[in-house]
Amino acid sequence: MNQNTIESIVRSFGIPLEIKEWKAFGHGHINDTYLLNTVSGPFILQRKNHLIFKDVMGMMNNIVLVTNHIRKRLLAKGINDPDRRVMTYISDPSNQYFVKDADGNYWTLFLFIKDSFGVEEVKRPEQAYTAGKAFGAFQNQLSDLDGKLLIETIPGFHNGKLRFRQFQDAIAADAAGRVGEMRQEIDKMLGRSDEMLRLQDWLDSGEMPLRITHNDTKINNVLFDKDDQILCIIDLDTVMPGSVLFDFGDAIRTLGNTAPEDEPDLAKIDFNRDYYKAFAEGYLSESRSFLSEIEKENLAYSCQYMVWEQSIRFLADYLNGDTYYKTAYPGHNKVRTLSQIRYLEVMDQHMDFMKQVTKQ
Ligand code: ADP
Ligand code: GN1
Ligand code: MG
Repeated sequence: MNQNTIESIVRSFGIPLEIKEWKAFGHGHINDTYLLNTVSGPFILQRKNHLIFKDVMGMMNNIVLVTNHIRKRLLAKGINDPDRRVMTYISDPSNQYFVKDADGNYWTLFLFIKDSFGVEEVKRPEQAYTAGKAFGAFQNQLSDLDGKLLIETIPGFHNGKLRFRQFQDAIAADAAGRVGEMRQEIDKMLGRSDEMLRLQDWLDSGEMPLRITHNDTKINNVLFDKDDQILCIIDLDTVMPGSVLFDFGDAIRTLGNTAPEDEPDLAKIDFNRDYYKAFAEGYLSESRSFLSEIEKENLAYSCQYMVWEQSIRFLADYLNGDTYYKTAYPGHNKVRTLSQIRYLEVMDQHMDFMKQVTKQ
């Protein structure tokens, strides 16, 4: 990537931005993100991975519907700085919210929210509480938007049966010759499948409500202000119909873990009860009013579900020869797999506590 290429992409959006400097930004595993410092203020330019997001137009349509809806709700509440509380995407002259470059890459451009910060790990319970409130409020803000207007950006993204089938396919194909080396981990994950597939059964039968959810609620997708207050939920690529349990569970997958998701030293992986409790309290303060019984009863279970799902996704990618997630070094997906499985096993010891905290 060089300045000329960046300038030419930005020109396609039809707004005159004079770029002073730019740099690669963020830690995402899928997209490429660049921070542009321009004479008109900071912007983010993001290349969407269109091999993964196959319908970029549909995805951007979702994002525009969702951000417009949240903006309206914020304005109705008298919030006077909506541009700091919801993402603002830039459209091109034909009112399209992405541009395609000569190489067939898809790019989006949006406002960088100044004086905000994201965290890779929670540092205090107050941050966990704020993050919980933020995701609860996000679901609440979208509770009156018709889910039928949204497409599934990645079909079956958190469908446990689909993820399990993909895992089984990866084992059967053994494309990278790694099944033997991962036998123990494979068996551990197969051993939990009956329990973990229950969630999809409930969704299929309609017992578990389908709402509009974020679906990638890693803690680094929350922007805080300097006082640890919520500014904005970001990374809206996967906002689509889903279960609230996906969001609750995925947030605890990252913020409840005392180590990063790819921690190689398994001894460092533990479950932080204080952060779990703070997150759950913040989340329920915003969501208690609209959640149904089956959702509340399964908040603790959802944490195990999401860690199991992530474990089989990393493991399947390792077995397939690392074709999906960006990796920083050979064997990274193996390290991620072992790390997630350890976290899942550690969490087993805390399930009674977790259920007690979320008991309503
Ligand atoms: P990825 O899909 O790769 O995770 P994100 O959309 O989450 O990409 O962006 C990567 C990082 O860029 C975020 O973790 C955050 O630090 C920063 N970022 C993204 N959007 C904004 C924004 N609107 N304002 C400020 N920082 C942002
Ligand atoms: C990916 O793009 P990023 O880093 O926010 C992935 C999530 C995984 C996560 C694991 C579209 O998220 O589902 O949970 O990595 N996103 C997609 O860190 O697959
Ligand atoms: Mg992100």
